Amino acid sequence: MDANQQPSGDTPSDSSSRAVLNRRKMLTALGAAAMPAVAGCASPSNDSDTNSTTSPPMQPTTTQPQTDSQSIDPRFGYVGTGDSSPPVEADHTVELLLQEREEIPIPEFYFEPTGLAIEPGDTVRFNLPTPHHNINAYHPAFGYTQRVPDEVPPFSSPILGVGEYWMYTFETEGVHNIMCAPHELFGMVGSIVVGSATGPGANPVGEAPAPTEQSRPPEFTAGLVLSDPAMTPENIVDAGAVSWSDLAPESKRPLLTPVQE
Ligand SMILES: [Cu+2]
Repeated sequence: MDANQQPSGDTPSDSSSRAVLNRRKMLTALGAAAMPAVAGCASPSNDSDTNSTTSPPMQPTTTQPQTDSQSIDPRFGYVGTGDSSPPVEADHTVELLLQEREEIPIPEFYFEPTGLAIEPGDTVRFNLPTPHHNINAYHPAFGYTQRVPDEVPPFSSPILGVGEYWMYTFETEGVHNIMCAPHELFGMVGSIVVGSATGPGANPVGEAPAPTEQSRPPEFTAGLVLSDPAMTPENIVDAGAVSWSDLAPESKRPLLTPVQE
């Protein structure tokens, strides 16, 4: 099976996937150039420390030194590959996807579902049919306005590759806004509502902070996505799950565009 192939049904056709991947070269450069300019704190420093994908495959020791590989760490979750059996069975599954746009060479990057209601103690498995994503919390430790419940640690996954997955157990009741750090400003954000639509993540997305302010709310397309009417915590609870396709096109519009030469 083609490793870049999307799961059947909800994603771009095979014929378009090659074009999408070619465009990713441009995006890599774009992301590297754009993100520090608009948000110097957009890349949590722990990414490099916990990025197990850079470890040589022959290395005999565990690539998760910070956690028992057979458990789900409250800070670092659990990283798995297609061959490994997960420590527990997931209660829910989220796919990390991208979809080419017609008008500009920046795909839509998104979580599917984008909004998900679960119960405290439920474990979510995040699958990567497409490369170079991570999952992390809107947490002050990362320089963001807090959009997870008070007791929740600054959880994050490493940057993951195609075929890898990440599991996390959500123990605390309340709204957990999450993002993919490489693609946050392009709109790759989500909301996991655990039990009830409560906590800081239930607040409307704030205004952009002053340049000197250390923490910032979801900005650019991230702010649009989390402000979409379908993404209100109450609607996510009512619906159980909110698909990317449930959001208004206006909420997905790119606010960062390539420089025109
Ligand atoms: Cu991503």
